[in-house]
Amino acid sequence: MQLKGKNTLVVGLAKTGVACARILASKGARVTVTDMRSETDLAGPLTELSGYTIARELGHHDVATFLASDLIVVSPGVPMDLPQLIAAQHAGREIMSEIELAARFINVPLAAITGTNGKTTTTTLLGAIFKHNGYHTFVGGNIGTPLIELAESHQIVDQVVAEISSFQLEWITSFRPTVAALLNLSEDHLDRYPDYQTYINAKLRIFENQTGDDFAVVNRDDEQVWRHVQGLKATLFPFSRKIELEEGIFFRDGVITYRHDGHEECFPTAAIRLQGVHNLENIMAATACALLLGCRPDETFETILCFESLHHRMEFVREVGEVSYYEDSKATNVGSVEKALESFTNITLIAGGKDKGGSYAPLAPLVRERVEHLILIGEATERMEQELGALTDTHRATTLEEAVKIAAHITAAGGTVLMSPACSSFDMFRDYEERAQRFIAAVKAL
Ligand code: UMA
Ligand code: ADP
Repeated sequence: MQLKGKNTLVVGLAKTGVACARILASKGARVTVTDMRSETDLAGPLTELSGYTIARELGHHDVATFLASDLIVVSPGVPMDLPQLIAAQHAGREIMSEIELAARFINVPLAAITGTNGKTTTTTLLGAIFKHNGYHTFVGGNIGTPLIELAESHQIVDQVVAEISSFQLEWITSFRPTVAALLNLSEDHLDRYPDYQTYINAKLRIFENQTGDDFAVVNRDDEQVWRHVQGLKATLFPFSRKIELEEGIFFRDGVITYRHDGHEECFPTAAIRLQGVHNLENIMAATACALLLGCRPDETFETILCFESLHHRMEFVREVGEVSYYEDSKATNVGSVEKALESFTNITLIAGGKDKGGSYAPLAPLVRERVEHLILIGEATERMEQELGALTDTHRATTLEEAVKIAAHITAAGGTVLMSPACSSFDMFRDYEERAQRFIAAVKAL
């Protein structure tokens, strides 16, 4: 990619913007960074750019700067309908997301994982499988390390595993994974997209540049996924918990079976530590990606056997007075809360937070059947109460600590207190990790 002397603009100066600005500058481009935040707020990222010759436009975005650029690289947190971006697009400026830029520097197989839920678990597991198979592997993307950091680090790798969000796919043009997995689809990020279909369309772009030589690992049991992947150019490789497949990977009678090109591998699942049917799906998706990209079955299965659940995903905290407390702070949408509710009975559910605009109604049958008490916190309280409040005994709390105290008071012995918010955390906490830590501390204090 020719960058020398090009006028480039990096939009958004957090993790992604810093990494992009540095790589562009090191390749000889003229770089400007722009961010809505002020110089004071950006002290941290700006320190990381010291030593590079980079112009700044902070506290606002000037359309003239966008129009004066040959190439604009957009951070995932910047919405596609930003007026300055639209103006630049109309004026024919080249615009790309960070993963598009990163992919231009990747010349080894790329496994890309998307879906509404399970991305981080599947990406982490797949990375571990590659490493256990002896491959030098870079794991990055939405998981927290921008993919472009691989180019910056000059690491020599054999495989790249990328967690990919819908935001990152918005400005791709040639991003082409060797294997792309779509785990599931349910409503999310409706505070960013005008409707659910627009969010789905963004996710489906992961397959856009694949050819028949590439694979699309897709959830055969998810109606939305299966319907939308018909007609892809990539070779479909489905996974299923319900249907026996001639070509693909499926679960039946305690065994995962992988079938490809007349070849079969079987893995018993009884000793696997990762619990829950949703994790079975994540395991099948990771296994399919790994074996399609040349991993050995024995090493693959050894990794799966040892793999533990990641923190803040349906994690057991403590038992107090014959009540179990679980923390599922990473459940930031309805689809993930459904899986949590399916895993327990006699539940006191602590939910709420920053509302992302989707409907909570899909939770109604499970709330009616399994939730004895519902305790609501945060900005979403009003809407959640309207959609779910009449189905069970419902309370409001002003803080998470108060919610835990109410839960401890009303939950009968044998019950489960579950914090699975269905919302993001940014109304009351720095992020989902802080929300988790505050819940854990409150439970420990009981
Ligand atoms: N900004 C502007 N103008 C705007 C909007 C934002 O200047 O109109 C600025 C903000 O002031 C801020 C910067 O843009 O300084 C934010 O950039 P960013 O949100 O892209 O932050 P990064 O730290 O670069 O993080 C991003 C991903 N963030 C989002 O998608 C919101 C991270 O995913 C990802 O790990 C990281 O790149 C590395 O690839 C986070 C996330 O929440 C974890 N993802 C969503 C999710 O998982 O649900 C999709
Ligand atoms: P993501 O990176 O897509 O947010 P995570 O692996 O971090 O996915 O899990 C986020 C939440 O979704 C957790 O609450 C977890 O229990 C739940 N989850 C994990 N895998 C799945 C799946 N395949 N389907 C539905 N929910 C899932």
